Amino acid sequence: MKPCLTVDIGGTKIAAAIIESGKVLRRQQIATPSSSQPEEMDKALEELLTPFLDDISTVAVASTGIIDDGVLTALNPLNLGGLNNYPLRAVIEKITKKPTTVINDAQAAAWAEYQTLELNMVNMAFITVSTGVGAGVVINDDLLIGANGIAGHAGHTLADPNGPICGCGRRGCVESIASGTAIGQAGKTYFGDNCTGEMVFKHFSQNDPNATDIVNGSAKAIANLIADLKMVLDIELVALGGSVGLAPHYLELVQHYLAQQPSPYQTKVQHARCGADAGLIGVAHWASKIR
Ligand code: ADP
Ligand code: BMX
Ligand code: ZN
Repeated sequence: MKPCLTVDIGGTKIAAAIIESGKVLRRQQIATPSSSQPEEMDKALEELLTPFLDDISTVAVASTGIIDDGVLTALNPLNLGGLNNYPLRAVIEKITKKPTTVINDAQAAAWAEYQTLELNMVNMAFITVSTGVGAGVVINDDLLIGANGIAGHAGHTLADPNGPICGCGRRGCVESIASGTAIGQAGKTYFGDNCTGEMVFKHFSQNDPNATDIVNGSAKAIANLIADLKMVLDIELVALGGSVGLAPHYLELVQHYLAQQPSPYQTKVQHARCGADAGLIGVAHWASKIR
């Protein structure tokens, strides 16, 4: 049987690859279209996926947003050009003519990371600090998706009731303080209107005090989120991913702030072992489990 084509749709980039025997092959990446026009996404997906079509038998997609029965709705529309009720599974099945499985990107990544862990671990979480802040949780050896696909959206729990308005409409979500987008937004005051999260990290690596404050604020919000998850779900481990989560020294900062909490709130935090490919690897594994 031919292998599975996997796709990871993030707020900033879309990756596609073939997964064979757990290995990521022929990985291709494009920028995520920022338009609210669904046709732009249709076109981008068609261009990215067409070169693979002769070589695959199934498709598995991990995507940012709430995925309910194959339909994508952005919880934070600012992260995805406002796509709403986008029939992601139907679009991909039309392009590929292959059976397609779709789940949320952070849920998929949690499943990938869970496969890499010691066998006695039953409750864990994956957190991506990227365009947004996403999370996926594995509880009692099973991935939590929820009746509406929302389970794990911990980036939209409260970090600061007086914080910025989040793109989801609520004030002070973790995502509004900690995400790469929020970091870039906060950096505009010091580094100009075109500032991005990546630029703030460049200044942070040069010990700029303003960049250091912004990155510390993000890491502190993530540490508090981890402490909250520990209390609700008795999480034994958190895998941290996304370009911010994997950036140099960020993990150490999160561990530093978490270590300041009382001991019941603490848990092990490590980089995602699958790195930037966690979504691709996890959704391939999930699709083969449920098929
Ligand atoms: P996606 O959300 O599409 O999965 P990423 O994980 O790359 O994509 O996250 C994008 C965010 O990460 C943007 O806010 C970007 O500015 C920021 N970013 C990209 N590269 C880096 C880097 N090397 N260090 C820190 N932040 C980065
Ligand atoms: C947002 C939300 C989540 C997603 C998370 C990380 C949207 C479009 N996305 O909280 O569904 O898991 O971002 O996504 O509402 P990423 O784009 O940063 O990878
Ligand atoms: Zn929010």
